[in-house]
Amino acid sequence: MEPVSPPQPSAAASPGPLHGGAHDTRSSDLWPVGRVLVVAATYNEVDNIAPLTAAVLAASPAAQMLVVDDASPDGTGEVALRLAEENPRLHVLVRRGRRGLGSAILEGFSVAAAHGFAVAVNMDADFSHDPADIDRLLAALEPVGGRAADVAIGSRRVPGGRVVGWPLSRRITSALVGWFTRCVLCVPVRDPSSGFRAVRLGIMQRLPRKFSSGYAFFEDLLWHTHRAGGLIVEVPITFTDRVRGSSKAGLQAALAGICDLLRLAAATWLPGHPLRRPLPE
Ligand SMILES: Nc1nc2c(ncn2[C@@H]2O[C@H](COP(=O)(O)OP(=O)(O)OP(=O)(O)O)[C@@H](O)[C@H]2O)c(=O)[nH]1
Ligand SMILES: [Mg+2]
Repeated sequence: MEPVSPPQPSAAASPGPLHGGAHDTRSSDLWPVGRVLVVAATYNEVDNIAPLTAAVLAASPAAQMLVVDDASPDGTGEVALRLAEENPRLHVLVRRGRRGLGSAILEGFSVAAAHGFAVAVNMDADFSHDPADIDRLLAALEPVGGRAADVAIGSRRVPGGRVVGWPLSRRITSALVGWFTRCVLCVPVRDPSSGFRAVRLGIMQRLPRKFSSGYAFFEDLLWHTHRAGGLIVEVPITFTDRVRGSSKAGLQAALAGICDLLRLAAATWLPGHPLRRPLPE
């Protein structure tokens, strides 16, 4: 697990070399005041980025959006920076190189908090997550019976949720991760690996600053949220396999994710483990 660097001071969008450059590149630092920031991490999503940003900003007119790109070789970052010049609700951070999905989302959350947003929504940039569902996730954070939720997961594994277009192998993997998270990591959620969530940023202040930098970020954040006494709810969504671009969740990312999940299992069960915390009542 790698620590994620805090956001660097803003430098207004400069063309600068995005690939192998010495600094991160940011769009303009003039952000309107807002409550909800949608964070989309991107790596080689050049065919998706323009329609996705347009769809998100149209579906949630009160929200703003941040694209966190890891200097995608296909030029996603450059396209996003150009789009941001035309829309004050769209913001872009292009980091110096590939640092992982979890790291990108966590940095997006840090930027959101630094700009005074109360809620961040993270979603994939490949249209697997429907921008029209963002408002349902936000609504699920609101108090029911007096208590507000800290995390609302867009869930494929609660009644009403479903997956379109996945092969059997992906369905089995997702089910296994769900079982492992519930039964071994003792976190009571059905779809812990969903990358579509609304998060109250206040909860982040009660969690440690280090998380898995890759795909296990999702389970890791829930593990810590649950142990910190945070409330997690699940909202049914339809997840549609990507149509444009290719998956980045390859074998290496999967192996890194398994190692991170095993570390969390050790923290769950090994007495004396530095991360070990009692489960909430
Ligand atoms: N910034 C950044 N984004 C990443 C990185 N790896 C993946 N992403 C983005 O994270 C999101 C999820 O990645 P996908 O490749 O779609 O992975 P997935 O959704 O788990 O797998 P598929 O179902 O095959 O699409 C996409 O928007 C990617 O572009 C990374 O290292 N850095
Ligand atoms: Mg995807």
